[in-house]
Amino acid sequence: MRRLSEKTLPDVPAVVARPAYDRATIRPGIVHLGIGAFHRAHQAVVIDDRLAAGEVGWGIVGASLRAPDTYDALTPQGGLYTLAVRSAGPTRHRIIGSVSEVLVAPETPLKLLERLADPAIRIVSLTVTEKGYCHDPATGALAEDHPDIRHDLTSNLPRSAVGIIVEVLARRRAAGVAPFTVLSCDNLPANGETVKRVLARFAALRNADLGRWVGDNLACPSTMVDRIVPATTDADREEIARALGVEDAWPVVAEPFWQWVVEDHFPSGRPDLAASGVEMVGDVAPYELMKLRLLNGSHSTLAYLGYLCGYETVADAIADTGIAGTVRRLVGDATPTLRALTGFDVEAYKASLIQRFANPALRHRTWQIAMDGSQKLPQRLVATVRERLGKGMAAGAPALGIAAWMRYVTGIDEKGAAIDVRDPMAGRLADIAREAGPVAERLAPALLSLSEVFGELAADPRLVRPVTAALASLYAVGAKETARRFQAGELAL
Ligand code: CS2
Repeated sequence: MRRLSEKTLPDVPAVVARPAYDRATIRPGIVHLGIGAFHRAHQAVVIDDRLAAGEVGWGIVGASLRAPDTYDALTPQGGLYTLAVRSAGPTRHRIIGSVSEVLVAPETPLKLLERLADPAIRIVSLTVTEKGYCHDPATGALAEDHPDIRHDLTSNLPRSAVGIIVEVLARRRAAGVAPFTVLSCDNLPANGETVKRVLARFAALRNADLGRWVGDNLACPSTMVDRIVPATTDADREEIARALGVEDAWPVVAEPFWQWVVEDHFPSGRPDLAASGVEMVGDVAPYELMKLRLLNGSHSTLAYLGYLCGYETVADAIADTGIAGTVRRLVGDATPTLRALTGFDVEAYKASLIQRFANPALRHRTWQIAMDGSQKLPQRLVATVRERLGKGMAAGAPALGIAAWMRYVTGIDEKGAAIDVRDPMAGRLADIAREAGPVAERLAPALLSLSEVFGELAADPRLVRPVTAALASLYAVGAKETARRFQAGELAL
């Protein structure tokens, strides 16, 4: 079968949407670091709309910071790829043309630095996952002993996003070129402030003057991004090839819903994002908290409980009434910790969540979401507990999500089979689990003492007690029965 490209595009059936502009006229204005499926199903789609609206100076150069797989898939396709939007109804296919070039940082580091130094680049956006910020997830400070940070402080060929951005900011400053705006699109609280904090600190470690300059001159607006984008499978590739009549080596699959809320602070210019449905606001924080604590908090809870029950996908897990009830309680327990939002219907957002999780056409694996829990829990579940305790409330449903994570990171499932735990702290987690053994009273306090995850709550009995009780139940009666008991009000946390 022939490959998707500019040349084969005319052969794709007319029902498939495609770039409504001449791609030859596009000039890059954005470099995106971490060009995975999420970026391609979210921000790159909005940019595709802006290009079609005639804003031709905002094409995207995408860079992978590690593996060459996206480069290998998209380069022969001239950057073109398919977005398949899946729901209970018919799948909608659309070919996206906003990515004009893909680079692989470790293979052509100088080329990437050169692109980033180009004055035409006015936005550098990032989806590098939580761990890509090389920070302490509990405090938000740069992890100065992180191996990539230590490497980048002594090398002029940096490998972390932080090191790469600061190196280029230094070059632009020396050349008298204005800095670009740094736009974090990861699921971190105050992601703009966080990226600015780590960049300014890293710059200061290189040179105090550069640190001050970054602090004074760099704009890092915060964003809230939302769209469920499961990892692409071979079955997706086959389905999409059948629909297109040409082969796409790396299409992306997503739910119909998407939301992007952006703090409007772009001193170096930006495309008219609002014209494509992006919410431009003064303060993103209330949106971020809502999304992280409602959607992502539920997602992580679903992932750990669901995986332990033997459910492969989120849709399978949410079909379990005990798990669905637990998620409803989690959403209810997180609600008093949210900030008021004017002009946005939080109740409708909450009501839509269970439906989004139940989307039968998305095969979103619980194992995928379970990854990197040590980096995700602080903002998804621990922060909710912290605020609830501050208001004199009990820890509530997040304690069950935390306990399910603990049970999961022991690396052994309910049938005694090994779990492939992916986490930057996997080694430490396994050591702690081995030492404590499968005993809730020992394992829960031992894992709670990880200050990067639980901060000052490590020894707080208001967290220790319910997490231990939930973990004891997971060991005694399993995840399915624990969720049932919790949603039925038979297990108080
Ligand atoms: C998920 C998110 O993998 C995960 O941790 O919770 O990727 C989630 O699908 C998105 O944030 C939805 O907007």
